[in-house]
Amino acid sequence: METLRLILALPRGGSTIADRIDLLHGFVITVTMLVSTYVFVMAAWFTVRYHRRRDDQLTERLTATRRGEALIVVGVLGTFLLWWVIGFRQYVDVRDAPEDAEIVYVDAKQWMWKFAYADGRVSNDVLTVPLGRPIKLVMISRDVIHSFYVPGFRVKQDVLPGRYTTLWFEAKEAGSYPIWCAEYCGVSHSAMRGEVRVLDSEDYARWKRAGDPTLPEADCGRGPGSCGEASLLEQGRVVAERRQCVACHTLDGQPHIGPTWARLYGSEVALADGRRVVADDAYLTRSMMDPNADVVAGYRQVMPSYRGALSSGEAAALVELIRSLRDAPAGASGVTLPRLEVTAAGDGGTAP
Ligand code: HEC
Ligand SMILES: [Cu+2]
Repeated sequence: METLRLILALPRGGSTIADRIDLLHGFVITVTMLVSTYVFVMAAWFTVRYHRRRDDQLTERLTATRRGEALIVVGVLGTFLLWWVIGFRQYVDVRDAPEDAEIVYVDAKQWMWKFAYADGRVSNDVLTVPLGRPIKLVMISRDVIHSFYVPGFRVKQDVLPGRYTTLWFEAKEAGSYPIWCAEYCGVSHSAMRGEVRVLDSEDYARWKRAGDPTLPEADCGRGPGSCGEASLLEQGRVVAERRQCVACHTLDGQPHIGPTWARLYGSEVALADGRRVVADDAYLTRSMMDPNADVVAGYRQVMPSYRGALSSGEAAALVELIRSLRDAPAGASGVTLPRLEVTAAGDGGTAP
C-alpha cells in the first residue's frame, strides 16, 4: 500500500477515512493495471501468432463457450459492482458527519479561504483544528464556484455561491496539510491555497487560549478576548440573546412568533411550499441568512435576514446552541432565555 502511495505520489493520509479511500483506490488501480497489461500482452502475442503468412490465408474462426462468456460477464460486472458497493459505503461515511462534530464556517472568495470558529475566532487561509476530533465545515462562496480540497485528508467538496455545502474530517496525525482550490475560479486560482494545521491537545489548548496574535481579538459579547473561555454553547446563548433571536424563538418547545428550537436539529421540517427538509447545519444557516428560501409551514415569514449582520462565528455558535437542544425533553423549560420585544431584530447587535 505504502509503495503504491509513493508510486502515485500521494501525500500521506492524515485523516481517519484516508486509509480506506486509499485501499479502494489501490484496489481499483491494481486491477485495472493488471487487466490492461494482460490486454497489451495478449494483443502483442496475437499480432505475432496470427499475423498473415500467405495471401490466401483466412483467420481462424473462434467461438467462445457459454461458460466462458458467462464467466467474463459475471466477472467484469461483479468487479465493477463490488467497487461501487465499497465506494458507496465510503461515500456515505464521507458525507455523514458524526453528531458531535465541531462546526467551522468557511467563506470562500477570490482568492482566499476565511474560517470562522464557533467561539468567535476568525482566520484567513489557516484552519486550525484539534487532533482526533471530527470537524464539520459549513461552506459558502462569496463569488464564484470554488472547491475545498485537502489531498492529505482525501476530501473535496465544491463551495457554491448561494448554497451551503458541508464537509467533515477527523485528523489522525498532527501536522500541516495543504488546502487547494480544486475548481478553476479566476486568474489567481492557483494561488488560492491554505493550510489545515492539526494540533495535538496540548498545543490546541494553548492556541485556544492565546489565539493568533496577528489576528484581531475576537469579541464574544463580553469584551475583546473573552472568547476562549466560554463554551460554544454558552456562546450560542449569548448570541441568541444579543441578536434577539429569542424575541421570536423559544428554547423550551413552545412555539412563539417563530418555531421553537427544541428538538429542531436533525428533524424533518415541513415547509410552506410543501417540501420537507432535514434541519441540518446547512438548512439552519440558510434559515438565518436567507429566511425567505425555506419558510416553515404554519408561520408567517417575518424573520429578518441576518446576512451581513451575523458573523460566521455567531452563526456557528447559534447552530451549536440549536444542536444542543436536539434531545430537549418535550415541554421542558430548563433553558429559558428572557423574552425580548420584537422590535430591534437584526440591527447589528445592540446588547439587550
Ligand atoms: C421577528 C421574529 C424573528 C426573529 C427576530 C428571528 N426569527 Fe427565526 N424565524 C422566525 C419565523 C416566523 C420563522 C418561521 C418562518 C420561516 O421559516 O421563515 C423562523 C424560522 C427560523 C428557523 C427555521 C426554523 C425551523 O423550524 O425550521 C431558524 C433556524 C431560525 N429562524 C433562526 C433564527 C435565528 C438564529 C435568529 C437570530 C439570529 C432568528 N431566527 C431571529 C422569526 C424570527
Ligand atoms: Cu477558488
